Amino acid sequence: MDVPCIYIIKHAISCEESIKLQNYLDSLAFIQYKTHLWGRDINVPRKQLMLCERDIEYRYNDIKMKTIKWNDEIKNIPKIYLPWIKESFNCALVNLYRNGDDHISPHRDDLRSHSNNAIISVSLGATRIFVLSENRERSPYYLCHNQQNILEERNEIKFEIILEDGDIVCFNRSFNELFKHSIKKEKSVMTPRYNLTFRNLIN
Ligand SMILES: O=C(O)CCC(=O)C(=O)O
Repeated sequence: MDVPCIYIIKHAISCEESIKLQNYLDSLAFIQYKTHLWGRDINVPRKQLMLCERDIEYRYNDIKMKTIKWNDEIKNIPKIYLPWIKESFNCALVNLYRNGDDHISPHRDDLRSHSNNAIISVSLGATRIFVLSENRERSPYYLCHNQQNILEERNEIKFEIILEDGDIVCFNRSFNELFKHSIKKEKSVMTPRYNLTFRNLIN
């Protein structure tokens, strides 16, 4: 396994650039998908869209996502802002959190159909809290101390990062294995936020 790492570039994208990107994203038709959970269909608590280099069929869980060809401004984000990352990306999953009710629960990205090592996540719009919590099943601590009494003595490692307009988070596969990430609900947030996660899908 690589050394797990995460890096945050605060305000990588300027306000002016962010507004241009948000105006483009505002013009696209985002979809609120439904997912089947605990025997019933529930709305995914955010809207989504897949922007791609070419038409790709993208599925996660029971959702087949609509894809739209991306424009050059979106496509070039990794190259412009993270030039040291020598990986290519052919799509970006875009989440639209309409307000503080929209959120994403703790999860690890499922990278089985992705070839990239770096996970690049771009925030545009409202400030939200990104929560990282240890993934117990993969944690080296839990793997080497599998006695119940030791497990119960230790507090879970959890930390929060405030993500503002223009911030870029970058982490690797190992980090994704060891930590779950989420965007928590915040009743006080009234304005939208876009998040773009760049991927290289193989199909
Ligand atoms: O909105 C974010 O910052 C995180 C998005 C995310 O975790 C995902 O799309 O899997």
